[in-house]
Amino acid sequence: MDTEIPDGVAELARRARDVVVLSGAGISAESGVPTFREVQTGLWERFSAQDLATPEAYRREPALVFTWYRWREALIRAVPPNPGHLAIARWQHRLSGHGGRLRVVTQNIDDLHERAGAEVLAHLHGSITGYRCSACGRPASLEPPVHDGVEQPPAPEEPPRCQQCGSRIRPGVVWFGEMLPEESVDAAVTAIGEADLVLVVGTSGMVHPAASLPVIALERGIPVVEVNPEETELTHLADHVLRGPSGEVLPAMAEAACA
Ligand code: BJW
Ligand code: ZN
Repeated sequence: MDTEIPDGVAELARRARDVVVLSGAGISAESGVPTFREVQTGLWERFSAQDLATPEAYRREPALVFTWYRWREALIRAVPPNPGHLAIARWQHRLSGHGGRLRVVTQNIDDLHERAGAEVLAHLHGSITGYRCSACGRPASLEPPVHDGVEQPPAPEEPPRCQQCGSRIRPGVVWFGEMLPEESVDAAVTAIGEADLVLVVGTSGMVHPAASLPVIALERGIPVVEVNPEETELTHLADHVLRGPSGEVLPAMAEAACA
């Protein structure tokens, strides 16, 4: 089905020379990566994603939380980028070939933007393939998980220990209550302040400080376009709303931009 981009939005996309895409879990949903608001199954059915993504959960049940990340890492490694990621990459290449730029700021811990061929300015919440010691912070490199992420593991597996201090290795992601990497927040704030178009794609807008970033655009009169099949906490900030899955809307947007 062809997605129609309203004339006003198509015109913004055509004129834009400095685009920022702020992406969330929804952009990877069509690749088969569950979002955070979906009900979980198997080993994790008693928990919401929000319960597991905390330092307290890791301290209380390290094996359960670690195994959840290893399973999600396997799943992410096994799935391909979708037409939404590919459209962003195409648009980025096109703009940089014509003296413009498109910068991607993502809350996602997957690497699907990169595997689609896009450069990512900031991973605000870290990366699922990076691990470090939970005590001394030393980076740890773990072998990729052996399973493909489809089957859930039968039992939780103890996290490995740091070779330097013996503490538990943890995923290199940002949990609730933890600070975001300062350099990625700074880069995101600067990029949004410099943009002439901001696209907010596939995020519920419930998690801060990422959800506050579009306010910077609002305050500077920079147009904000939301791409999401559902209404979100950020809908009221958007100048334009494109209701639909990003795998359909973004290819149409990128085509409109390059028309
Ligand atoms: C589609 C689609 C399709 C579906 N196409 N779209 C200000 C006010 C209130 C609270 C706070 C505040 N400032 C800070 C806080 C506390 C807290 C917070 O925000 N809490 C809220 C829940 C209320 N924030 C923090 O703790 C942050 N740290 C911090 O602020 O440090 C300073 C501080 C410290 C101590 C005290 C106070 C301040 C850290 C936040 C870290 C978030 N980490 C996670 C987990 C990462 C690791 C992991 O993956 O396991 O990041 S939580 C989770 O949510 C993950 C995501 O990146 C993040 C955002 O989720 P996202 O991307 O929006 O996904 P969903 O699932 O929510 O939504 C999916 C969307 O897709 C939906 O809208 C669908 O409709 C849409 N969709 N199909 C397009 N095909
Ligand atoms: Zn250590």
